[in-house]
Amino acid sequence: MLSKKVQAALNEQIRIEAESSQVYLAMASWAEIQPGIDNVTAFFYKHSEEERQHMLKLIHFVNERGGFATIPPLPQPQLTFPSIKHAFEELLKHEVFVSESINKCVDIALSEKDYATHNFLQWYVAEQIEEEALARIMNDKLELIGDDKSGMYLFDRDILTISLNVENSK
Ligand code: OFO
Repeated sequence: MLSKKVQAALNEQIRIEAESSQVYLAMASWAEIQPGIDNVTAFFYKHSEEERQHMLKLIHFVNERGGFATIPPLPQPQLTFPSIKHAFEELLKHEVFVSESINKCVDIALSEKDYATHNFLQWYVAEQIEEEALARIMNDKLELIGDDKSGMYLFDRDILTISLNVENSK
């Protein structure tokens, strides 16, 4: 059985994962109408879908442990971006924020002596290490590329391979 405090923290995390999915979905839709970045677009759609899976995993966990997972309303995310680089900067900022929020959940689970939730959350802790690392790699590459169009061509060509390599290095 979940304590009230743990349930509230996990429901807040459900909201954050849902919001992350929306934020990246907006990036995907914006990227889709920019010329020549089909793989960047696919990356954002995939990332949005992954966040939805993170949310669903939490919903099932809360409900299976005798709690009630509540589905939150969501604010409209940022719809347009000055550049691809800017979108990836926002992605990194967002992932750092998500990691902090996961850490808060871990703290609460420990303070409530809820070791099952603590154990469950370790998957998210590991996932965040990977997602932050990936976001940093993308930002570093975009920093190097600057305004170089051929660099951007290569970035779009390689982005899905890079993200697969980071996933597989777990
Ligand atoms: Fe990328 O955030 Fe979920 O966990």
